[in-house]
Amino acid sequence: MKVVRGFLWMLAVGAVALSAPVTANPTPSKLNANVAPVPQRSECSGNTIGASTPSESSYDRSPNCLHSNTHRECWDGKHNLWTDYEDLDMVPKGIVRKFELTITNGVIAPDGYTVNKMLVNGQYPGPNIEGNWGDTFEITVKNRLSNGNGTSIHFHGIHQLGTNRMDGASGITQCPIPVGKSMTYRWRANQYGTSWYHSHFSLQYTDGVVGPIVIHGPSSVNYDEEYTLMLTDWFHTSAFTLYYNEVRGIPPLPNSKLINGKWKFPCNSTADSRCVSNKGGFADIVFEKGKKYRLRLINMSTTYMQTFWIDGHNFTVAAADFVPIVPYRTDVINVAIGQRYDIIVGADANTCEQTDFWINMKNCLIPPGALPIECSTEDARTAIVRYDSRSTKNPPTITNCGNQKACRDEPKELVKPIIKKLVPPPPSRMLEGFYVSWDPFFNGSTTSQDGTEWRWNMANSTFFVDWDEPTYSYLGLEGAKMPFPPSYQPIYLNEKNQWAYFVINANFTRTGKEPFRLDHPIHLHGHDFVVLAQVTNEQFDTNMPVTYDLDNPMRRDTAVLPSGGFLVIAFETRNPGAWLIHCHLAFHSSTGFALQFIERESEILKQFSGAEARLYREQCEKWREDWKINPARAGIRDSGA
Ligand SMILES: *[C@@H]1O[C@H](CO)[C@@H](O)[C@H](O)[C@H]1NC(C)=O
Ligand SMILES: *[C@@H]1O[C@H](CO)[C@@H](O)[C@H](O)[C@H]1NC(C)=O
Ligand SMILES: *[C@@H]1O[C@H](CO)[C@@H](O)[C@H](O)[C@H]1NC(C)=O
Ligand SMILES: *[C@@H]1O[C@H](CO)[C@@H](O)[C@H](O)[C@H]1NC(C)=O
Ligand SMILES: *[C@@H]1O[C@H](CO)[C@@H](O)[C@H](O)[C@H]1NC(C)=O
Ligand SMILES: *[C@@H]1O[C@H](CO)[C@@H](O)[C@H](O)[C@H]1NC(C)=O
Ligand SMILES: *[C@@H]1O[C@H](CO)[C@@H](O)[C@H](O)[C@H]1NC(C)=O
Ligand SMILES: [Cu+2]
Repeated sequence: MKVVRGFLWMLAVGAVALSAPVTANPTPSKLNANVAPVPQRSECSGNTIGASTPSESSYDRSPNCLHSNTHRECWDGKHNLWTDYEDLDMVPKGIVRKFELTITNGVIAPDGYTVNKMLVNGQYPGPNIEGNWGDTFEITVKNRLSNGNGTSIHFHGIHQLGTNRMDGASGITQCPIPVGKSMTYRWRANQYGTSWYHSHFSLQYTDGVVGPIVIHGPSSVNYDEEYTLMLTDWFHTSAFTLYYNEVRGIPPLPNSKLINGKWKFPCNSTADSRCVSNKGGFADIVFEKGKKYRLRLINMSTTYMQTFWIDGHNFTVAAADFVPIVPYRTDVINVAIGQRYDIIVGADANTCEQTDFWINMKNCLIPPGALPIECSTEDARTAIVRYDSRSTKNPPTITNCGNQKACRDEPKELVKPIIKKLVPPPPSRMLEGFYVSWDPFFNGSTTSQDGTEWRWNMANSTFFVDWDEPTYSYLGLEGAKMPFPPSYQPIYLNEKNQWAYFVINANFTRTGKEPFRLDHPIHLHGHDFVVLAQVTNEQFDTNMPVTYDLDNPMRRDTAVLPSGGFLVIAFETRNPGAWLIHCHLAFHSSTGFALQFIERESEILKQFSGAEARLYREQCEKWREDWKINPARAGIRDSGA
């Protein structure tokens, strides 16, 4: 494979197969198991070894092996853990599964504090979208909002092979879905594992439009049962309001946090009628001693990177994002925003003294001295594992400061994909440079302090798309092709099936201020990228000797750009489309930390059938009509994505 000229950039930052292993009608992953037996005296012991880590020889690679609790590596006798799923022709045929998501406004108090948010099918988080590897997912999204917002749904991490138009990015692949209208997304799951869907209309996901995606398939570690744990920070004010703080240079910090939409916010003041702490509570999951549980961890945060651990338990990591990995054991893990880890936990804790254990989650995004949060003051206790399902007690508190981890991704030498890839080395010279920074942007605006707006820049420019004219319209879907405005930041990748390399550099200085060091979770649509280098506190320069990870490097759809350092990634141009790359810290992408790849432009519009192109135009026409008279137009617009 050869490196494509001009593909090397520097971005500086300031049902199922025959033997259906899963039920044909997906039900939400259970959040409360049936009554589990109370541990007996004889079981009064624990080895806390976590689920065993399988050795290569314990796998059954034979063609007829079927998926079971003790052979999770198998699938339907034809496909298994070693099937290269990056090609739709290689994966199981599957069935069509239909879902309906209705987006409304609603009042909720998930942590005991009453807030106005946006809900999916009347709930927060939204319902589980669940199916099997190879299935076709058909999801109809209805906008029934009363606040005039458009909406769109992005299926995070889904490759969308050949279906870029189903990526749900407002201003890129569609006009937003207008109030009162609906849109049907249809895509096939070549991947399997754990993810989430979320609105890609401004900051709407922070305000509630999120839910889990579970696609059953093989696993590199065996288990008996599973739970999905959605981790998030939580704001008591609308993100659309907080955006004004961000753009004035004052990043908003979350008030609270939730696992599966629950927590107990420490309400102090009886004066605040919105604080109804008795309504808050801890999410709990039940373990039966001796069984192994797959926990699907999804980080749906807006601002904070979370460190996660369970008192009294170790675990084995089986997948990073949608990529199954060679299992490794640990007792604490960082999940950056947008990332997922599938971990297998053995229900083998010492239950002599206690049958309830805290599931802990705490913010790790602490740039030295920048935030007043320290290990000793943040309450990490967030949810509960119970060995006795009848217990309603809170577990005893264990001092957990030892589990403080820097906000780094898991060590990349541990995150080794099962399906191996060798990556050709990047060209020795960087051909182009893009600088990312956080800068005041003078715009005479009266809504911001002294007329200054703070914007993130990627490639020296802040990202902004007009919802009225998505990327496809510029590419010619509605008439003549038009040149992009610079704020659309198109990076053309024209050659087919080649590796494209990018350096994203976080060493920058805010004009007139101290260097502002933060970790940024970088997410790419439509691909898994390989992480070739991930370096903290060092400026990338073309002459420096960088050791690249080329032999089966960590591969995923979201990786941390370490503070003050750089990230070198690469991906193959296997999927024509307009694909965003952005920081998944929602306030950063909404203030411009994004750009888009126009991958194999000549093939993009060919993906549309005549009927689909017509639907696209109709949706845009209706959207434009509504937007013209929407009062939100008067405010400071965010990037749109
Ligand atoms: C979306 O709704 C929020 C209120 O929930 C409002 O503040 C914001 O202006 C709306 N934005 C758009 C673009 O409609
Ligand atoms: C509640 O009061 C305690 C003790 O005074 C304080 O530490 C805590 O930060 C307060 N919580 C909130 C949410 O204000
Ligand atoms: C979720 O991601 C945010 C931002 O990357 C991070 O601060 C937080 O610690 C993560 N949560 C978990 C449980 O890892
Ligand atoms: C797992 O548990 C054992 C026993 O408590 C402990 O010694 C070990 O450090 C833990 N962590 C890992 C990563 O194995
Ligand atoms: C961005 O700005 C830097 C510093 O001014 C410059 O060296 C670089 O060439 C610019 N890159 C692009 C893509 O404009
Ligand atoms: C950024 O790079 C400069 C020059 O290469 C270096 O002096 C400085 O220490 C770097 N900053 C950080 C945060 O690493
Ligand atoms: C400046 O602000 C005004 C008002 O918010 C806005 O309409 C305009 O698009 C902004 N200009 C730029 C270049 O962002
Ligand atoms: Cu960021």
